[in-house]
Amino acid sequence: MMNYYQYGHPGYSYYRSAPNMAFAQIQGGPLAPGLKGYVFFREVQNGVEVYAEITGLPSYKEGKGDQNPIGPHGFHLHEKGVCEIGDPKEPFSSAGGHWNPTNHPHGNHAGDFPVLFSNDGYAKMSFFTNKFKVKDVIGKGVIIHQSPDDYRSQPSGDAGKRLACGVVMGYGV
Ligand SMILES: [Cu+2]
Repeated sequence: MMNYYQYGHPGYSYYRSAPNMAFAQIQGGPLAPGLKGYVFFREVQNGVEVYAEITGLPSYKEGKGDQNPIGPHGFHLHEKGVCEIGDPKEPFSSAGGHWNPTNHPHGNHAGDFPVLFSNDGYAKMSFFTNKFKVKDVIGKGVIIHQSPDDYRSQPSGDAGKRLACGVVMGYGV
């Protein structure tokens, strides 16, 4: 049931040994059907380390006129861990808005992550945050967007359509 056992994920054995961890299996929707990957959340001293590894991201396209660039990709935790495609032109609205438990402006939401940079479709990133604990994010939705986050436009950074979604599940938490 958890395909990440078969995935041969390089970070997997490292994260498996963590006592308090959560992960989301990411699956692309109709706008990025080949997109797949994992996001791990691991308790570390004074916060959480988030580790993402994603394949099948679309190629970068520069922005022109009022058309936003494709990539680097906005990356957030959304309120609801519900990844239903719904309207194929506006997929994954089921995940709701940004997870924002402290009622901050966008740019400082607990679930505002750094953008994901695609390297011929592949992205790997880890970062530290002290804005939540691993247990807080279980049941939330991870969303990867088509366009970059400007960390300023409200409420969601103008990051555009939702390419992919994953539900955060606990593991030993
Ligand atoms: Cu988002």
